[in-house]
Amino acid sequence: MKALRVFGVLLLHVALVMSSTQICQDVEKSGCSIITCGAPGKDGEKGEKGERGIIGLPGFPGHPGPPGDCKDSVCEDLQSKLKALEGQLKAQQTESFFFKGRARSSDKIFLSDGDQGNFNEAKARCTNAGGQMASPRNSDENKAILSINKQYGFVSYLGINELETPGIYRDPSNEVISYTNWKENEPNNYQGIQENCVELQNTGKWNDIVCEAKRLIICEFFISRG
Ligand code: FUC
Ligand code: CA
Repeated sequence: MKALRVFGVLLLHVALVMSSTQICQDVEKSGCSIITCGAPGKDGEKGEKGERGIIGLPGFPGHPGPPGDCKDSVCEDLQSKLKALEGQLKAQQTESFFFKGRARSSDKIFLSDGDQGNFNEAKARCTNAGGQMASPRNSDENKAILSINKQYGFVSYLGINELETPGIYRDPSNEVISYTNWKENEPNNYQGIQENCVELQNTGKWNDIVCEAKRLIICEFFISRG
């Protein structure tokens, strides 16, 4: 009886194994992997760390470095002289940036950044800066303004004009002027055209011109004496 039961269990096992083998073979024939036969199992344990890989290829060459040190005394001498010249040039550039376009006479300082413009532009530039267009009251002030013309190599505008009353020249505060330094045969309203503004030529002499002409802008600022 017991032997019969053992035989029965054995037979069932063989039948089960055979049928499952059959399914797998059928699946294999249809092109699927044998893994599709059952549900996927859980991930296995993490493997041990692998062996160290082989050494990689060498990298690309780097950027060129700064020039190397001098190899002889001639080069060293030139290098130090060049360094000194570079320093001097920088100092001079800084100095001219801050000091070009300045002149002083008594209680006035005259300033210009080298820009040019017509009369209205010059007037606006100077008043916006808290000053007025350069207007000499004597030969010392005329000389100071002239020195700025020469620093930039341009002819400048004066604030003096006859815009309000033709034939009568006034300064920026509308006062009729007392000092003049007209060039010979000026003012002339050249060719019958009203020349209501005044330029300071590089001889130091004045000429009347049309107010649309562009000239170096020089402003004046009053400073306290002492
Ligand atoms: C003189 C001046 C004029 C103008 C002309 C080119 O005749 O009087 O103002 O500058 O030169
Ligand atoms: Ca003129």
